[in-house]
Order: sequence, then C-alpha cells, then structure tokens
Amino acid sequence: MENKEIRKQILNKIIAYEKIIICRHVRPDGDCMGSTIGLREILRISFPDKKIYSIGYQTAEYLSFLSLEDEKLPEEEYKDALVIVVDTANSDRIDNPYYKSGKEIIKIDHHIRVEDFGTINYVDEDMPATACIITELYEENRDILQMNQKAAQALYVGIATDTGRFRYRGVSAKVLRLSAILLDYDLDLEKIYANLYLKDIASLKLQGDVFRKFKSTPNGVLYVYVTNKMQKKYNISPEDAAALVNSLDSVKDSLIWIIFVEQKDKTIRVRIRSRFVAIDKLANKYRGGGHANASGAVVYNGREIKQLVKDADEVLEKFKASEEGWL
Ligand SMILES: [Mn+2]
Repeated sequence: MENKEIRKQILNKIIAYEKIIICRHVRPDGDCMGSTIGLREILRISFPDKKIYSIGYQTAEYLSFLSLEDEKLPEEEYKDALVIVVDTANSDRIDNPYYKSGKEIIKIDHHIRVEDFGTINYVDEDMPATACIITELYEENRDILQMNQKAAQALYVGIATDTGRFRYRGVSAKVLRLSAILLDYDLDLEKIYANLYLKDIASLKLQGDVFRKFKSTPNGVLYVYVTNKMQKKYNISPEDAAALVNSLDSVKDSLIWIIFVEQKDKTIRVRIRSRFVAIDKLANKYRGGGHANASGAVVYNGREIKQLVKDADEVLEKFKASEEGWL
C-alpha cells in the first residue's frame, strides 16, 4: 500500500479513538522523545476532548526540557485505547509492559523494518527521523491537525538529533522543508542546542581517556572499551559513556568506529557508527540492529568483542576493495 494511504488510515484511527496512548523505545533518545511529545501535543490541541497520553518507563534527563511525560496508567486503561508506538523497530524494545493490551496498535518508525507488531505498520526508511514522519502527517492534514511551539520544538529536536544536526545522508530537501515548518514556531535554537550538546567537565575527562585508549584495526576500524571502573572514576552513566562513540567520528580512512561500554550487570553494550559503509548487518549478528550507519548491539565477553572487531575489519576491508570515493 502507498505510504500516503497508510498515513490516511492512521489519521482515521486517531479520529476514531477517544483514548490514545503513545509509547516509545527503551533508552529514549532525542527522536523518540521528540516524536512522542510532538505527536502528543499535536493531538492534544487538535482534539481537546480526547484523552492523549505519552507514557514511557525510562527517562532521559537531558531531554526533560521538552516537556514531561504522563503518569503511568494501569493495564485496564489500555483496553479501550489506541496505542501508537513510535521510533521502535522491534517489540522487545518497546518501553511499556502494557502496550499489547491496547485495542489496536499502530507502529510508526523509520528504522530498517524488522518486525510488524502493529495492526497498522508504517515504516518509512527514507526518513532520517520519526519526527519527520510526524511532521509530514501534520503537514498534509493541516485542515484537521494543529501544531504549537511545544510540539514544534520537540519535533525539531527529534530531527536535529537523529540527523547529527542536519549532517547525515538522509537529510533531503524534503527533510529541510519539514524542518522549516517547525522553525516557523519561533524556536530558540541557541537554547535547544545548549540543552542537547553542552557537556560537563567529567564527560570531557572521560573523553580524554577514550582518545588515549582507542585502537585501530589494520583496515582502520577504531574501537574503544569503556570499563565500569572508568565510568566510576568520573561518575559517568553508561548512557553518557556510550554517547562518546561520536568522539571517534572524524578520522580519515577510519570509516567504522565502535564503542564498547561495560554495563552494571557486566553485559557490554556496543555502539557502532560508520560513514559510507553499512554496518547494520554486522550489528544483527550481535543481537542488535538499527540503521545503515548507526546501530547498536550487545556482547557478553572479551572473546565476542574481539570477534566483532574482526568482523568489522572484514566489512571495512571488503568495502575499501570494492568502492571508490570514500574518505
Ligand atoms: Mn529515530
């Protein structure tokens, strides 16, 4: 079915339900918070008589400036609700134990399609952020839907964070046009970016350790292992430590970079990033996935770390042998 048709179906479901509960993925990031809050605010002002909730169990302190989420609801409350899950490719990652109890479930996502857990499944892999999809839904239904500054700010944050501040390949003219609609709501960009990207001194110090300790494979895969001890030394959460993957993103010829972050339960969270070369299949091999140039995975020991790094090196070797024009 055409995407436009599915968007129409989604809007009709929204119109039909009195109660709508919006859910998202675990370890919430800017796009997942931005698209849930953005969609909630659009629906609240467009349909003041409906009950609209955004409910997640894990929080992200640095995104709290967008707006608070709603109180958790007991399972019975889901039974007559339309549940909309945004920015989440597979049901294992949905950050809400009751989402399945919804009368109907709609999935809205831009990750590579792995699981259709909804009654309606809308996946647009060409969009670099779920917030773009929500903005598009608003834009083509302006006769029914309304936007305000709070919604626009949240959606803008979703697009800005998932595109690395409008740098990644997925940024098209269409994406900029959708972002422009949001900028019409007098957003304070200086404040938005200050909320998103200012660091504290401790994380800069840990970044110093990352720069000292990272290694390179023969073909140029950069990788670093951040232990619990290192996180403790600077009092940095595993979440903030994982964000340091981006500090390895600007090295010539090193097209893949990986951070391994030891978690409190000793499992090792992996963040893999790349330019030009796709790494999502590599992540699939290690219980993960995501996008072609940004994926996550999980490993359990040093042997798996070595194996993953070796596999990444092979991916990069093959890519460099068969492609031209990379930097
Ligand atoms: Mn996203």
